[in-house]
Amino acid sequence: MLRIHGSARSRAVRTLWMVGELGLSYDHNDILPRSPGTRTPEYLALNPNARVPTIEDDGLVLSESMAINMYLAKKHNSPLYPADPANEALMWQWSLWETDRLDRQITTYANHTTALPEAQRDKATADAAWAEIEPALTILNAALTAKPWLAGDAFSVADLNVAGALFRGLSMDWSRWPALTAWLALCWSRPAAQKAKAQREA
Ligand SMILES: N[C@@H](CCC(=O)N[C@@H](CS)C(=O)NCC(=O)O)C(=O)O
Repeated sequence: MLRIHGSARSRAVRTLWMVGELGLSYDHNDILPRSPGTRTPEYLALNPNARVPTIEDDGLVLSESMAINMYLAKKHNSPLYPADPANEALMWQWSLWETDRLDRQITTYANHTTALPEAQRDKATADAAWAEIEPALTILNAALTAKPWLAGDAFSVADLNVAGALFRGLSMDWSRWPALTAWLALCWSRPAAQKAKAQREA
């Protein structure tokens, strides 16, 4: 059976969203980032980076949330996996782009504005992260103004991966990027997304 390592309060929320879309049953090793469960010899053998998520599936051990979602959607012949090579390539492009331009930057920004105890927050670090986030959100908003979805004419893994990674945007005022704001709300209104969100907030 598919086994997912990683709490919904981590990037594993993207994996949980995907398995909800696919209707898969799974076993959940609900471990938080940096928790002792990520430091055991057994876990380090699966993921020497000591990060989550990781999955085990029919003998395959896979980390990297974006790759996990592409694999699961393709394996299960989901319509969310773009069939056309051009849209498949756009799915790779946007997933890799998000990882490069926004993923760590948003975590850093959230840590240094809200998540960390106040004494540990550093305004300069938050400002530096925001200086990278702002132009990236402007680029994403322009793409979503031109086309409603990132890869093809319907919601796909590309949208799930990028919207999943922008979870924190749901509680930030991003109204100056209207197409992005509307798309993010629409993606997260999907039942599988709402279920993953509820797991995160439980
Ligand atoms: N690029 C990886 C990032 C994984 C990652 O950094 N996960 C965080 C939790 S959201 C983690 O495990 N952090 C632990 C640490 O920094 O030691 C992915 O998308 O899966």
